[in-house]
Amino acid sequence: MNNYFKKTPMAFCGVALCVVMAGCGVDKGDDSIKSTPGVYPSNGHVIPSNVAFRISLTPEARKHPGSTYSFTIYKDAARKETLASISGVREQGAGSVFWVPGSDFIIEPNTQYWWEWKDSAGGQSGLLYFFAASYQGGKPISPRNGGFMDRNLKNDPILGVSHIYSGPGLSPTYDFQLFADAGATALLKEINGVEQAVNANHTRVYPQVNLSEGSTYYWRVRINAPGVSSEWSKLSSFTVVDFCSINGPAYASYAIDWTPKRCANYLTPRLRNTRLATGPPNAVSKPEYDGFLSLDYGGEVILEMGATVVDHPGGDIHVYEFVSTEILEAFIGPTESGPWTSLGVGWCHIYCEFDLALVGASYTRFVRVVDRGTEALYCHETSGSDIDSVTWAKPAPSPGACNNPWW
Ligand SMILES: [Ca+2]
Ligand SMILES: [Ca+2]
Repeated sequence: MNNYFKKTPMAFCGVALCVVMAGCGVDKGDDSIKSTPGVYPSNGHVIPSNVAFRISLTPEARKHPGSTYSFTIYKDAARKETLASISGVREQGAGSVFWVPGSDFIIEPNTQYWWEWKDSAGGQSGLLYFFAASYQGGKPISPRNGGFMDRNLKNDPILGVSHIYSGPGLSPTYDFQLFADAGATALLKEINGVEQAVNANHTRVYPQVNLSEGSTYYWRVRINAPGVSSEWSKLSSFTVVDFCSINGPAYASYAIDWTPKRCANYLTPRLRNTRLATGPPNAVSKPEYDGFLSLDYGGEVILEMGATVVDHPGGDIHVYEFVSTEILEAFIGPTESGPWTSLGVGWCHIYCEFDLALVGASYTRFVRVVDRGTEALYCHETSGSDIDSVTWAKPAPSPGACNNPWW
């Protein structure tokens, strides 16, 4: 939201802090990237963004045992903007050194960071860097585990992975395996070294196999990126079905993926729960503020409906946006990872209504909502559109609506 739940003092304090720090403590010293064993995060590696961030040095990483240490995290390779820093950190126990920046610094997903450490005897690491993984961190999301493949895709199925990291500076690749059995012995297709899609949060592959309606299949993905375990993901299953035959409530029932952008570390932790955008409308106003997912400015969420939405005269999908009036764009697609077709942009107060007929679509199970707000210049606890619920506006049976692909 824009106007009702700002934590202005925090936001402005943050800006002022950055300005002050950028004007001092900028080191013009050694810029070389060195391999530094025993250092976490390891140089150039991808690290999880959903756990408390820490920096650590093992005894072998130290240059002058018995020193005290300073750590600085930067937003840029030029060390112009300091995000967090500390000095006087002492070695613990057997010589390890730890720093947990705590609430002053929370990792934002899909972001590159630079940092360095120095010891009190003149030793220094040089500039190091790491990448913070996306919210879903390279999971197989399309089809979701236990989900569905449209029978209209049975001869041209699509698999999709959530990127391990979508920001600049790193280009991971992915391996896919598709099986006919839960024991992962009947391999239908393996595709290796798939390059990550540019300017996207998910990468799709087309295994080019023929699947059978009513059958269940199994697939998994492997990520090739520095610092990421190269083991296969757990097997994920899906069944090929007529989408109009799926029973379920007339609202979004599954949160597939959420990708915040630049304000992720300001969002209230309890409002980062993607399930808050599923179920019927239930958002709660302040002071409790609950029941909605703050997308972040430019952020997006992908949801799967309970019952498949079919086209009826007039609007078909309601996107409930809580409290204030914000701008968002709704998309539909044949899978959890698209490809996406826009239903248009709306300024949403209570809800925005979207009509499938606008793009000639007869049905959809998947809805992608993207925040299009750009007017706010600073981050706060509910940055971006606040998605309470996505519903099917006119639930009614429509046999045969899913018989043919519309895309
Ligand atoms: Ca319609
Ligand atoms: Ca809700």
